[in-house]
Order: sequence, then C-alpha cells, then structure tokens
Amino acid sequence: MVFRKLPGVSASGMGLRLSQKFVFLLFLSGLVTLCFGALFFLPDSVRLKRIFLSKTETQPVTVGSGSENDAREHLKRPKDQDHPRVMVSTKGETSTKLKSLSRKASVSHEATEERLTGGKAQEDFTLSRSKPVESASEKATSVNNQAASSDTFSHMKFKRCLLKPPLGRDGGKPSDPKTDERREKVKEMMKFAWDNYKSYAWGKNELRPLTKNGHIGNMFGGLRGASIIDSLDTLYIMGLMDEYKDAKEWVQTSLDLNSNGEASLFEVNIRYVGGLLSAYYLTGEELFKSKVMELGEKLLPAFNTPTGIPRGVINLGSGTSWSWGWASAGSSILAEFGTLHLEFVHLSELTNNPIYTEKVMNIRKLLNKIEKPHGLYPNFLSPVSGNWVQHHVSIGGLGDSFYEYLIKSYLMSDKTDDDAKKMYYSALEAIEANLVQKSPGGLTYLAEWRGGILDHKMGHLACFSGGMIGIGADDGATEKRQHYLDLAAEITHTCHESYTRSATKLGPEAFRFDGGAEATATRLSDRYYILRPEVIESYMYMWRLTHDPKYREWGWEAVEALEQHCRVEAGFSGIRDVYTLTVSHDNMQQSFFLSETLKYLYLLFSDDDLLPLEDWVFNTEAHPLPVIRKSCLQDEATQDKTVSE
Ligand code: DMJ
Repeated sequence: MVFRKLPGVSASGMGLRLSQKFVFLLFLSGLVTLCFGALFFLPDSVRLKRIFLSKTETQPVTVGSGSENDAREHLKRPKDQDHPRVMVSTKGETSTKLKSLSRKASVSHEATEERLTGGKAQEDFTLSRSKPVESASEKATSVNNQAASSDTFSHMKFKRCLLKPPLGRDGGKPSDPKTDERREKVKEMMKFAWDNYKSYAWGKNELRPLTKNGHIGNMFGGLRGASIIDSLDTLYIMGLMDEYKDAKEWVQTSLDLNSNGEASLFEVNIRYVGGLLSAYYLTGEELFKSKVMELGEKLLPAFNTPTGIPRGVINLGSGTSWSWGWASAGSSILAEFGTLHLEFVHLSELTNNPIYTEKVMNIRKLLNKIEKPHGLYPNFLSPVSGNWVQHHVSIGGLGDSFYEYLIKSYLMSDKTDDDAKKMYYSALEAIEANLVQKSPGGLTYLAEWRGGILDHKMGHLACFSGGMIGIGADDGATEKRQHYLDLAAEITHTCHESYTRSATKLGPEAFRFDGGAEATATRLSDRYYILRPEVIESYMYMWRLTHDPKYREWGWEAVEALEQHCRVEAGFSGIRDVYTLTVSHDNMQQSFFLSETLKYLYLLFSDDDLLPLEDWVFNTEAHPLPVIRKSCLQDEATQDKTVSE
C-alpha cells in the first residue's frame, strides 16, 4: 500500500498520529460498551433503561373479567353458548346485563405459577396465559401423525367388530304407529331447525332464530360451523340424506382448521372432535377422519403444563394455552380436563399414535392418586401443582361429565378399563354418601357440596346423572345393581318433576329444595331454559334400560312444550323464564339442540337397534363413539365375520 506523503509531515510522524487516534477510538468504544452494559444493572423503573432496552419478546397477556363479581356473573349467566354443564357461558349474548370476557394486562402465567407453588392458592379470577414450549414429544407428534396417517385404520374391519348394524334393521323404525308418528315429528323438528340454520346462519356456529342471522361466539377459537359438525350424525341417523350431504360438502369445502383464535379445549373436543369422529365411524368417509386427525393434533399443546393437566383455553394457531379468567387461581376445571378421554382414545385408534391416550391416561393417573375429600372430586385443580384449589363438588356444572366419562370409558373399552370402573364406582359411593338427598316431599336429588356444607340445589345439567347411573347399574356390585337402577329412576323422576312444576312444562336451569321449594327455581336468574338435553337424555337411557312407557310419555310432553314455547318462525329458541306463559325468547338455537336434544328424542321413539348400546357410547355432546373391541380388531380372523349394514 502506498501512503501519499502530506506536506510537512514525515512518514514516521504520520504513523504515530494514526496509532494515537486508534488508541483513542479504542478507549472511546470501551467506554460506550461499559455504559450500555451498566444499563442492565439499573432497576426496571429507570427511564433510560426502558428507552434503550425496549422489550421485543411477547408480553404475557391475561384474559379475564375485571373483578371477582364479573367473573361470578359470568359463571351464572344464561348463555348463548354453553360449557361443561357449567353455566359458564361462554356464550353469552342473551342477557344484556352480562359482561363478556374482557382482556386486561395483569398477572403473567409465571407469576401465577409462583403463587401456586408458594402454596397461596387464592381466588384469582384473572386468566393467565402461558407461552407454550413445544416439547420434544410434541415435535415428534406432528411427524408421528403424518407417519401414522399413512398407517390407515380399517373402517371395514371396524364394522366387522360391531355386534349389530349401527342403524338397526330398518333405521330403528318402531312398529307401533303412535310411536312412529312421534318419531316423525321429531325428525320434522330437526329438519325445521336445520333448514332455518341453513337459510340464515350457514357456516356460522349457531342460528339466531328471532333476528334471523348467525352467531359465532368465542368458544371455538375461530372455528366455524359448530351446528353443522354437531348435526352430521343426527341428520345421518334420521335419514335426512340431502341435508347430510350439504353438511358433508361444507366440511369438505369450508371447514378451515387453520384458525388462530382462543378456543375452549373442552367445547372443541366434545363438539368438533366428537362430531367428526362419529361422522367418520358412521359413514366411513375418509374426509371426516383426516379432518379429525388434523384437529386432534392442534389440541396437544394444551397439555404442556407441569402436571400434564391441560389448561382450559387454547389458541389453535399458536398452541398457546391458558386458564379461564373466572377459574380459581389459574385452575383447570374437572368437567373440562375430565371430559377428553373418550375422544382422545379414539384419536389414538385412528392415528395409530398412542400420544392421545397417553395424555388422558396421565390425567387419570393424577386423579386416581390425589387425595380426595370424603372420596369426592372437587371442581378446580391446579395444572401447576396438581392440587385441588378449592372444595366445591358438583355433579352439575363444572363436575358433571367427568363422572360420565369414567363409566363410559369403561364401557367403551369393552369393559376392560378396570381403573375407570373402580374410579367410577368409588366416586358414586362418595356421591351417595355425601350428596344424594331426599326432599321432604320424597324427591331424590343431588345437592352440591362446598367444603362440607350442602347447597340444596340441583342444576338442569346434573339431570344427565339419571342416565349415567342407569347405564352403569349393571356393572356395579351384584347386590347394588337394582339399587343403582332405582336411584337412576328416582333422579330422572325428580328432573321430570322440575319440568311439570313449571307453566311451560320445561325445566329451569337450576331448582332448589330449601325454603319450602321442591324442584323449583327460587331465583329469577335460574328460571331460563336454553334447549338443554339432560333431562331428555335420562329419559332415553331409562327407556332403553326399563322399557317403562312413562319415559316415552315424558319425552312427548317435552316435544309438545318445545313446539309450543320454543318454536318460532325461523327455528327454535331458548326461553328466559319457564314459569311464565308469556314467553321471552333468548334468540339462540344452541348447536347441542341439534346434536343432543333432538337426537335423544329421536332415539327415545326408535327401536333399541338404532345405535345399540352394546356397540355405541355417546360422548357428552351425544356423538356416538363405538366400543373398541381390541381383540377383535387385532384378530385377522374377523375378516371373515360379516355384519350387514
Ligand atoms: C352440552 O354441550 C354438553 O352436554 C355438555 O356436557 C354440557 N352442556 C351442553 C348441554 O347442556
């Protein structure tokens, strides 16, 4: 390199100046680095630090209602959406008083965990959102599922393992003309509900029958078409084939699983996963199988918690999960994390990937091990510490379908899942010892339990238990079988009473047995009916178990009441007060009306060979899932056995 000589400066002098400058620059840069580094030691509040070190990472966001009162109101409110027999409405636009979920920046997930591990499990109604960490096993899942999907489940073979044809000899058509006429009426109701949904709310989650538009709500994380997915199997078993084809085509062309919203893990599981699984098993359409496999995989990150107990809310796009803002101290809800088993076991069957079963077995293991007050399962559990957060026990909202899934897991396993069986019968014993009560008027009911104190209230949601105790009766201890059947009948009778004691002959959301009340709502806020199925569900099971004609009569009373008070020009609507004949409609046709209420009514008026209980178990949204006959499925010899369709 050639230096041009500056006038008056020797070559050596120029070299000296340059090295001085170099040293000076070096010193300067050292100083700057030192000052910048010192910023890290300043307290968070110092402005300089905030200017220079603005956060680039995602801030934890909390979602929840702003106060305990708001949250409690949320728990009670009548909804336009539902939740695990919780009155959690998730769905609510029916009451103008009600506040919807609001976001507020507050406690981070980490902070919540710290409190919990510190043993201070206080009531905290903020939602904590956690950034998901994709575990090695989850990373593997995605790959595994792809691999598993190529290992195809044989629908043909599955059908050969059924004991009877799913739709019976003649679609369950009853020979008695009166019953057949009633069944046709229920089918007409389904068609009416469906046609109106199709006309005014197609592709939305639910129909608003008064305003003749659609409702999306915030339960399904941006997924659409809840009424379509919930209706697939009902349309199919009713033989409404044009409608079923429209529904299937919508799934094919428009069911977009790449949504990025906040979903209830429970609701997506029971409605979407359950609905797609049933549609696949009943029809053998690969479309439903591939959709449900894709969706199942999106739910897995919800289990990334210290205990493996999933949180209630998940973002289906990012996999981020967090707890409901209204749930005590960032807890998970028994009826939510306890209502995954049936669907997840089937996901493992279809994908040939054990991960789904592992996830729910892990929940089972924890619940089996944990100490239970008086043998009861409280409704709130910390997904961080694995401890109960408070001692509220209910067979209605917040607890209900956990118990249902214990006995149904046993039945669905072809009676091989002995842990589920043991857990169910000991839970039932504890329920009988602590919650089952007899009113002064002789009605048997299930009270709620709050740290040892009984609340003499029974929710409409708890009325599913008549059917549950009924289907479990036969597998109980020999000396208890008749007793369980009697108990199931008594509870179903009480729930029927709650209907007959109202002006509309429909039952309230909750009824009480204190202050002189006998199966009636004493609070204004408990008087609504949102087209719920539970009472009719118990009629259906009790009919199948006893063939006592009163259950069909009771079902027919419900049909007449629905027709008279809930049918409006463009669909069916819930009502705000069952005790007045001047009805006020809530403008919501719930998707479970199509999947459950009308399906159970149709089954009630059908022969028992339509979806026979030897072969099928209904998930909590009334989606039929087949009993898994492992030995038959693995036995090559079954190839030769035939079952006519
Ligand atoms: C349905 O979504 C399910 O039955 C759930 O288990 C409870 N609530 C509704 C119906 O009331």
